[in-house]
Amino acid sequence: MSLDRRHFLKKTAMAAAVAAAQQRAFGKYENTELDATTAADGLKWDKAPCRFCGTGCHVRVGVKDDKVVAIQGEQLADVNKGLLCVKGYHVGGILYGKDRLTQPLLRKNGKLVPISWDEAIDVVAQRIYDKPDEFAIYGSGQWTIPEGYVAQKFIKGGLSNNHIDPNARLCMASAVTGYLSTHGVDEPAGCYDDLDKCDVMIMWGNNPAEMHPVLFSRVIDRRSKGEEVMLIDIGTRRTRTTEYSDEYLEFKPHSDLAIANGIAHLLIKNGTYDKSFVERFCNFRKDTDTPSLFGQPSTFEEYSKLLEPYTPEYVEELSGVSAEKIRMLGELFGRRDIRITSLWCMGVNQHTRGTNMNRLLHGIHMLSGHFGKPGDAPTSLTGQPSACGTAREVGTLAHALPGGRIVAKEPHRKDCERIWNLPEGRINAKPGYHTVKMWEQFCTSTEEGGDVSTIWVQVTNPGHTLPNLKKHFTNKEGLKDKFLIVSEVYPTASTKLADLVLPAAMWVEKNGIYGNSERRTQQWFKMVNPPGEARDDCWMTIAVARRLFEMGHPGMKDKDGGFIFELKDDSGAEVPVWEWERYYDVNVDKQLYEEYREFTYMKHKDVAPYDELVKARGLRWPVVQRANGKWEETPFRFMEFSDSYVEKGKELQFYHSVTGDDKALIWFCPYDPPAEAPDQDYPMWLSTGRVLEHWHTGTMTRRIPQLRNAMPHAYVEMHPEDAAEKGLANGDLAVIETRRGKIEMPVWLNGRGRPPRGTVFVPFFDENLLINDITLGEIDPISKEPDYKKCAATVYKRPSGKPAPALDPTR
Ligand SMILES: Nc1nc2c(c(=O)[nH]1)N[C@H]1C(S)=C(S)[C@@H](COP(=O)(O)OP(=O)(O)OC[C@H]3O[C@@H](n4cnc5c(=O)[nH]c(N)nc54)[C@H](O)[C@@H]3O)O[C@H]1N2
Ligand SMILES: Nc1nc2c(c(=O)[nH]1)N[C@H]1C(S)=C(S)[C@@H](COP(=O)(O)OP(=O)(O)OC[C@H]3O[C@@H](n4cnc5c(=O)[nH]c(N)nc54)[C@H](O)[C@@H]3O)O[C@H]1N2
Ligand code: SF4
Ligand SMILES: [Mo]
Repeated sequence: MSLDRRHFLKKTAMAAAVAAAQQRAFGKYENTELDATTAADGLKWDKAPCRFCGTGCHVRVGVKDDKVVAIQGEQLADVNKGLLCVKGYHVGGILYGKDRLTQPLLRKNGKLVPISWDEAIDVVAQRIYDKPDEFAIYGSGQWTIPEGYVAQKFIKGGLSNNHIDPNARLCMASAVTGYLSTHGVDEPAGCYDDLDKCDVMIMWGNNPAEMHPVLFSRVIDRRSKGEEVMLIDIGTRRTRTTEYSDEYLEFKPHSDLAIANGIAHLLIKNGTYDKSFVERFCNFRKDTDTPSLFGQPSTFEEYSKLLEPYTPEYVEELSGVSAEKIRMLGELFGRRDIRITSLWCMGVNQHTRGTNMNRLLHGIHMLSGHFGKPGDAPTSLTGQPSACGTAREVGTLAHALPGGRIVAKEPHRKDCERIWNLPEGRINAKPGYHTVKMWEQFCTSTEEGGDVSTIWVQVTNPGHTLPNLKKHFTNKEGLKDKFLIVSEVYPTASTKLADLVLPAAMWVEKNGIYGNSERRTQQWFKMVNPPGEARDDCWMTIAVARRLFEMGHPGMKDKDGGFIFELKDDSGAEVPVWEWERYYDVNVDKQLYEEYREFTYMKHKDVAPYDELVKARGLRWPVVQRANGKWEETPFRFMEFSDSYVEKGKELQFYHSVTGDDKALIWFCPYDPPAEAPDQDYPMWLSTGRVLEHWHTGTMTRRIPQLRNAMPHAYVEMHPEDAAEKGLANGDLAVIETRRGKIEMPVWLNGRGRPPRGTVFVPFFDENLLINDITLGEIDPISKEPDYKKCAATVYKRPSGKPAPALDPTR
């Protein structure tokens, strides 16, 4: 198959394009691939990263009369070289949905009514002032870096309370624990250049053709140039990625653990593992009785012994993948003459053994020596535009501090208190609640021990995306003294239960900084004004902090009695940025980021100075200054040829090694069964995920007519034979029932994704068909990330008689 990047992206976007062609253009907003130099008069162009996925493409934004009117792919950006996927071309439209939130709204007698910002800030501050320990912030991998940093400092440095966690807990947490327990420091060693260099690319249960399309196009493009690259899709259902793959290995959900162990087994049995690599760069580990992040030491001999049972035949039995294909994988990893890149995302992370599965993937790359050269890389892809930048690097997780440090360690707290100029002991040593626990506590009455009474939600939509929603969200209704604050841009499933809604400025309506999947930090400037009274998320946090300061909350003062968010102009005078009119008198993003930057030096995650980011289309950290004063990025970490932190002559150095000897850890982790599996009552697997056209809960993409029309509502994908057995035809309404409830939606047969017999798949973008009402809430014991990818369900034809519900009632 020969397809270049542009053709691949056009082809994958065809469904959207066909539907879009039938629709009138979206107001004055248009898609254009025009070069900036040929743009119509009066347009002002500026750069920004795309608002959507972790690929981190850059767009050029065309502005006229305070409105975004055109978008083009940024030719100067290495990530996308001028290309965009269908969401990227439409990204400007997210600002202009008709129902943007433009005023603060407070619930009075059951109804949300407009109030002033002054009153809104008072309400939030008073809730916090009264019960600071029962307050939590639920944030996002779509927070900009300064937004996350401000929230982090406010709660951990100001309130001495660690109840802050991002939606990335639902997404990247298992990747974090995987990297930490392997390299001793988070985030990938490799980068997107690996895709240009690999001979084999293995996708371990992800769907980059739809979820990271521009990135995937990079490898597809190589074929059009006559280069050979073998794509292997290991998945639980056929997707668009499968169409472009040379091999498709379908496995039973959760049995990826067995496949990875099967590969390691063969490498050892056949003596094809990389002995010298292992001796020079690796130690062995296994779990303790109760799972823990760093487990206990093991040896090569013990590791080999534990792998003995994982013969290709046994792996076939567990996974359904033939012994022959397991041998094929074993042989590929055993070869020294090829380079192998593994990619993974939610199939591996949203897994009750997600940490273990991450460890195993790192493990087979280390064991086989497929690490440390461009193209030889185990790489976890990030989903959100700043899950790396804001959740992982700023450390907005309940146990973390900025720069890869943790609250539990006294020296880490002390360093943080020093940088923040706080009195010693201000930061609490006890980790806060992780996401699922936070919402569980919020949805439990105070009498029954529910000790979170106020949550402030920023840039995420938990009422739609938490697992097992009734338990973790809807239960809030009727509980007295629970107060939900939601900062949002549109009405959502979360604002439905909110007691206070704060209207936010979004994307290019404010300054921002994101960090993408390959350690690339990207900056943009505000280009248009937000609608009505919508304001920056960062401002909201600072304004509440200031109100608390005025109320005399001691935590809002630094060691010298100054405000913890004291920002100064060039003359050194404090600027009252908590007054909205003065907020843009200084570049708040720049000042916060420069303060944050100090933390990034603590674990060699050095981000570039703000002014360097302004000039670049993203820079990959560690960004180091050379003798000639030039700032240089680091594409490949730990590798001497690229990473200046590696000592001369070492070749490869894991300088944050858990064992303190510059070595990485290879883990043994057994296959063990999933938290819930099909049985007599619920005989099918239910899996959930995404579609090309929509971003998560569709709040933004469903307001863009072209995208909405291309994919108007959710559906259940099933195998035609399963459907026939149940008397279901294409488009019929089916009932999907799990132990947690049931939901009805139309069946889609032979559609985009094709699940095997015994499995159904439902995308979660549709607010009117909330699949998370019935998904499982079980979590990985180490990362605390939920498993959305599998639970047991039964599916049957909807009993006739009842009038069918409207599928998209808001249209
Ligand atoms: N268009 C679009 N793109 C997006 C997003 C979006 O909403 N829309 N969201 C972004 C975000 S935040 C994320 S996290 C990514 C998600 O990106 P992906 O992880 O690629 O996508 P999903 O649809 O969540 O997951 C689908 C995959 O899960 C695999 N799977 C199911 N069960 C198992 C299992 O037991 N083991 C393994 N190994 N795999 C399994 C299936 O094989 C399937 O390929 O997408 C990002 N990109
Ligand atoms: N069933 C199922 N559930 C899942 C998953 C799954 O695979 N299956 N995946 C999980 C994963 S990986 C993820 S990442 C999560 C994503 O889950 P969420 O983060 O809950 O989903 P989003 O739709 O991205 O929510 C972002 C919200 O922020 C709003 N917003 C946009 N810009 C701004 C802004 O500048 N300021 C403010 N204040 N708000 C803004 C948007 O309108 C939107 O409502 O879902 C998780 N849930
Ligand atoms: S691949 Fe991701 S970052 Fe690139 S244009 Fe598409 S949605 Fe935006
Ligand atoms: Mo995600």
